Amino acid sequence: AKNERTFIMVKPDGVQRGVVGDVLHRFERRGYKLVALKMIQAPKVLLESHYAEHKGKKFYEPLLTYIGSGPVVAMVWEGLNIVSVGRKMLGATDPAKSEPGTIRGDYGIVTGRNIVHGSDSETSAQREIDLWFRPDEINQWPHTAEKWIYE
Ligand code: DAT
Ligand code: MG
Repeated sequence: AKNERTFIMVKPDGVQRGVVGDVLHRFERRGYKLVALKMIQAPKVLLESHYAEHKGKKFYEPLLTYIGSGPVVAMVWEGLNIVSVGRKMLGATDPAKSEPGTIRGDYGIVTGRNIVHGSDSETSAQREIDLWFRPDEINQWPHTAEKWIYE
């Protein structure tokens, strides 16, 4: 559906590397609709909830330290098949396995500094959007270019 949503986040390394604008540009120029955006240094409780599925793994604590080490740019994007297309635009979890032309494939080298996050399913997207944004932070606006993006 055209109103499918995903949660995309530029991680602290992405902010430091100056790729916030590029990440926005990639989703924007593709034709997706930005409906929420904020910069936030996430408290540990938020990160524990966001990464709950990884609790107990060896990279879990370093991951929370890394993501909590500085501000992130959190976004909600909307459009047809945005969850799966968004994951393709990000590239593989390990940047070494990401194709050039993807965000991680263009900017990353190691998994523990992979620049961006994107929801892995519609269920995860809903959970993550609810975790990071209040309902009143999600914007309703007419995307007037839509008639040129969809047939
Ligand atoms: P993704 O972010 O592609 O959904 P994931 O959910 O498996 O990947 O893992 C979440 C994040 O945790 C990932 O972006 C980077 C970190 N991570 C995952 N596996 C790792 C590993 N083997 N070593 C270091 N960091 C890892
Ligand atoms: Mg994941």
